[in-house]
Amino acid sequence: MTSFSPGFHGRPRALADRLPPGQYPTESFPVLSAGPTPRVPTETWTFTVTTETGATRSWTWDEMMALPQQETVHDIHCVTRWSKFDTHWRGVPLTAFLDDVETAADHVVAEAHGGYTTNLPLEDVLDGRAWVAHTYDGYPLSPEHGGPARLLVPHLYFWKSAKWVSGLRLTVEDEPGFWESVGYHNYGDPWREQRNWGD
Ligand SMILES: Nc1nc2c(c(=O)[nH]1)N[C@H]1C(S)=C(S)[C@@H](COP(=O)(O)O)O[C@H]1N2
Ligand SMILES: [Mo]
Repeated sequence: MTSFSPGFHGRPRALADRLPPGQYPTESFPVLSAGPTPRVPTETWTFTVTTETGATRSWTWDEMMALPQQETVHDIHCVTRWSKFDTHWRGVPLTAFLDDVETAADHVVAEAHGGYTTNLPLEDVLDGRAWVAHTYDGYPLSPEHGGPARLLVPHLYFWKSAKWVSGLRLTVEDEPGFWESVGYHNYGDPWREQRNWGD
């Protein structure tokens, strides 16, 4: 695990500057899963982008790993109020899967093994703000945390970071996902404390 101390990461940042309202910092990495942990072998893993017309494009594990990889470090914020600073990831930015896709859609639904879904504006997963992450802190991502690969969308509450991600479905109409359809905020910006519908 990465040790955390604000002073050890370049310019010190005041806690208040990096802790969204209503959150507390934690050094542990809690596991939050709505169901059992699926075991997804990399041998059969695929990542599929489906457009609003039904056109699909899929990548195998090896094809995904052959795409340009990025190391990325982020603070993550769970709606249950824990925040974890300076989490280290390696993965593929979603632009790599989406740039060549022809679409008129403005929304995506991230889909996961086990049935979990979460919706996001397409623009929020472009421009290097979201990844398919397969490595955490230098090690293959554990199944509990979404391995072999999960979505990482650190600028939104962590429920948007679908574990065991299997693909993205582009939609013209916004379609609330698993938590969004039972009252979680549709967008989920931790800095605006968008926890529930109406926040
Ligand atoms: N497939 C799937 N992805 C998921 C979830 C889930 O239940 N299933 N829980 C979400 C929630 S609410 C959070 S806070 C984070 C938790 O990730 P962690 O267990 O790695 O901390 O995963 C998100 N992604
Ligand atoms: Mo969460």
